[in-house]
Amino acid sequence: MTKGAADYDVVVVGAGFAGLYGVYRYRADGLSVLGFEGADDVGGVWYHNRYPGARCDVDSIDYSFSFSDELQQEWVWTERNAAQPEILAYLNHVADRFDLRPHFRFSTRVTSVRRGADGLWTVGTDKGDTVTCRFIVLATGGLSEPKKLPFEGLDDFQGEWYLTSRWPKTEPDLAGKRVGLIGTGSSGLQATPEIAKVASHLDVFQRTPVFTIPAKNVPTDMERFNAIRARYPQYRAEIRNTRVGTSTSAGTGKSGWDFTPEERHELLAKQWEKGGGGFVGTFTDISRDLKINEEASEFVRERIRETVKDPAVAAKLSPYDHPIGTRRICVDTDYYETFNRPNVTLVDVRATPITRITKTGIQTTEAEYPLDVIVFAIGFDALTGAASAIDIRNEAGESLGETWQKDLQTYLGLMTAGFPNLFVVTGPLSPSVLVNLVPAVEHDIDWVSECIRYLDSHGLKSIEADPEAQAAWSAHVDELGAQTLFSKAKSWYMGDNIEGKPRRLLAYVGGFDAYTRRVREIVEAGYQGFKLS
Ligand code: N01
Repeated sequence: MTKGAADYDVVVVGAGFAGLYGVYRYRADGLSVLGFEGADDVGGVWYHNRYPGARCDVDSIDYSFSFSDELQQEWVWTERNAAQPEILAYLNHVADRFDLRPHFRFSTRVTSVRRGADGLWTVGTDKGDTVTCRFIVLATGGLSEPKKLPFEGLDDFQGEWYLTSRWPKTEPDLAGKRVGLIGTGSSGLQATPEIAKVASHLDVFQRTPVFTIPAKNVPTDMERFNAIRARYPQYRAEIRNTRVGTSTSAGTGKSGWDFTPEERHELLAKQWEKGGGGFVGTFTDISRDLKINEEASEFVRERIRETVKDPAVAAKLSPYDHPIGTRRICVDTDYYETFNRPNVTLVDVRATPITRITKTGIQTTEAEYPLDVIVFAIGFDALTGAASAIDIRNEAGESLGETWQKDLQTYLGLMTAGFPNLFVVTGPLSPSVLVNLVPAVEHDIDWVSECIRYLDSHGLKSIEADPEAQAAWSAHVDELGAQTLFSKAKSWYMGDNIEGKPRRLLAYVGGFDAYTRRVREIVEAGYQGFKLS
């Protein structure tokens, strides 16, 4: 039963990790809940990003739900870094096991969200639905809204083209084709080795070289897995109490300066052998100290030179324009090795930019590359893009997207002043994109659950971020960010990849443990910095 005049207590937007858990949690709280999902099924980014090579770069045992002990006892991951089909199968299993699908309207995109004078939100969709709710939870994802294709001439292209972020369900047949791939972030470099295996030729169009660490993915170590299974509650509590929400990234926990240069090199080599993005956490000050950072950066460049046979290609692949970790660290399987294949060419489009797409391929300032297929791996409008794509307006008619565009501030990443009862899961200025996402999602969904229970049990109808508390939080995010090297790179972390997006660090860098502690203190102080009415 809905409490009050609304159709639903809660509307959840999205059916990825966050949306699925949101619907589960709020239903368990006895609330009436409806979910909307634009795709025809569950999965969120793991539904859409089914490109060849897509794989989790966090340990799958950690990148999974903790809310149900039955679920975590029964699900066995086959690999340390599960591939997209297995993660999507997991999310389907979660949806089935907890009977979540009946609560969702699929193939239905939320297009508008309006708050009325009665304090209810009205949600409109591209299918013509109009439903009202007391609370709205945007579980729309931080890296889900694809960056718009900026290339002239795409309509003329006579071949096929695909976005990694909207990869079709029917696997495109790339066998024996000439493929061009634009973009060398996490998506592009996961796809590169897989496409190279089947294409007759692959041209990789690279504008910015990346630092990537080998995943060293292995089948699940069942002994370790069973040991964790036997103590899941403690294990989950331990990982929640780390900076990044996962145990496997743990480095030395010390400054690089605590070691001699030889020791530092040895420790970096050890972490490299372990595999994965934890490399940038080898020392606590890789993200802060340029000298220590440069040693880690150079360590990776050495590995590139060691791996890539053609020194000219190795040089092009070596990043010199940003410190390691200031752009999202990538994790790969055989990325650098792939450039030793005779059917792979690296095209440096920083030196010779793409001028347009032609009927038959890609034109740069230097040459035309004839192609049958173009794959765009050009990234996302991070953190603010998905919510801003919905026309969300408060009672005064102000738009959330425009408010963020003018001056991006949030309180804890969870709420924005002027938008009562509207929650963003893993939102801007939260730590989400710098930490293991699944515990971050569970934290935020649980926070909203506790908050609604608090309001209902105190006869309160509304919660809203206080503008002063929001300004202080946003300043705190900036202050912590200024102690790091993040601003030294052009990156989506800073909003640089989207034209016209104001430059600012989009994430809280203080760590998941510090963040959740602060949020708890705020709740325990009676929702300090929120206006309740
Ligand atoms: O996107 P990106 P992504 N001409 O923005 C290039 C997560 N993720 O989809 O930097 C030519 O990193 C652009 O070049 P530049 C992860 O958090 C996780 O790869 O603008 N090139 C860049 O090389 C990740 O960070 C996994 O110079 C153009 C690339 O496209 C985030 O998602 C897997 C261009 C975009 O890289 C985004 O990753 C995949 C142009 N006009 C993604 N425009 C896991 O493993 C853009 N580019 C879990």
